[in-house]
Amino acid sequence: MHAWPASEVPALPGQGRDLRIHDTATDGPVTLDPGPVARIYVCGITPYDATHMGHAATYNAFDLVQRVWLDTKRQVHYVQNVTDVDDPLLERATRDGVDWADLAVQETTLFREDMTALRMLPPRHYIGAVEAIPGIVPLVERLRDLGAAYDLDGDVYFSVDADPHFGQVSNLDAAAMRVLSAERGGDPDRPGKKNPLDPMLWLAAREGEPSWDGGTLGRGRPGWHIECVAIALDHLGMTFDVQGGGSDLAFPHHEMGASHAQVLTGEFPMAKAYVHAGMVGLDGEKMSKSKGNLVFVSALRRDGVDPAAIRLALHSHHYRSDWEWTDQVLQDAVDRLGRWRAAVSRPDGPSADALVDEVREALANDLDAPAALAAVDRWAARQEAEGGTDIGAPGLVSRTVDALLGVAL
Ligand code: 5CA
Ligand code: ZN
Repeated sequence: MHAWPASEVPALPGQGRDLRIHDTATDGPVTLDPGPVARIYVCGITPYDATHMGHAATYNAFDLVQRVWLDTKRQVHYVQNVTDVDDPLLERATRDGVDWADLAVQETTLFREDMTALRMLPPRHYIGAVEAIPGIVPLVERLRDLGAAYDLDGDVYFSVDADPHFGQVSNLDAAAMRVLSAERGGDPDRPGKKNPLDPMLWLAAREGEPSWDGGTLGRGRPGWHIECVAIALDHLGMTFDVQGGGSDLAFPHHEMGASHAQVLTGEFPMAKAYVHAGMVGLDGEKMSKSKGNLVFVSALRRDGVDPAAIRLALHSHHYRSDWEWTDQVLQDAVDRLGRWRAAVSRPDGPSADALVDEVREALANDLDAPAALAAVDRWAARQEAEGGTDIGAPGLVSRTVDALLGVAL
């Protein structure tokens, strides 16, 4: 499928910094050294509802990863999927009496509009689960040939015991994995499984549900984890730089995906860093489509909120923290945007050479966007209090904020 248009990323003077980022698998920082082409896979939406602030915060984190790499003059191969067939999408379509495929197209279109408005850089490859099916089937067949998959009443399961590295992404004990598996799309209590944690690779066709030709697997549809593995291996290959998503994807999704890929290729690891964004909540609970406690990007835009202010609101919390969306968070961002715009609209100002370095340093340090905002705040406060004579400074601040934070002043 097509992605969305890219906004220009201005080139900045001086040297960009290599990204040091927190890796869930080792529970510590890794300094990534991607070479000339950095490779990142970020899990995309399941398009059954509009983009909420939690989604936006997660995509914001990985947009910053791209921007740090682009600032080092690297190319970025960014791949994102759309889970355009899966249980929650089919359930919502049934509930609302709409066609599942129409719902997916409609919500994916809205997501593209939201991402464009927020100036999130698009992936180079934006791939739907449905269009990936011809690539998924041979992978499941291969896992079966390798003895890493088995049949259960026509469905095909992956054997987590086939991967000696299973468990090394999320580092959870068996009991915790079992609880999360049940909560997040797994079926640990289904009788007949070799290991309760084994995830589905291929679901045999069910009455009233869409299905595709699965070759020797029979008609059916793909499981969730193999979808992302097929797309990632096809477009990035093994041992890419960053596998990204929200923290609710660490287990089972990224754990299972890593195991699928590692068994398929015999290589380890699938990604050099597994990077997870914290959960955004509303009124004390995780914002989620299933709970319905949502603030939508599109609704804020309809209410006339400047997307640049939404972007600053997202930057105002560190990507790894869990935080609450409130009206005050947005109001603070609107105020900050106003101060910054006033500061750069003057013909001259205090030198911004140090600011470029401060913003670079902040973002290279595990994407510390709040520290980057504080640095720009300090420059804007000096501009307001004292002004300055550097005629290049306001333009340089604008370009820095645009290139590294994705905010157009
Ligand atoms: N399609 C799958 C990934 S392959 C999926 O998880 N889709 S999703 O629409 O449910 O979520 C899209 C992304 O938003 C995921 O990375 C998820 O972790 C993240 N996300 C969902 N809810 C929140 C939240 N409340 N706060 C932060 N990130 C969230
Ligand atoms: Zn995924």
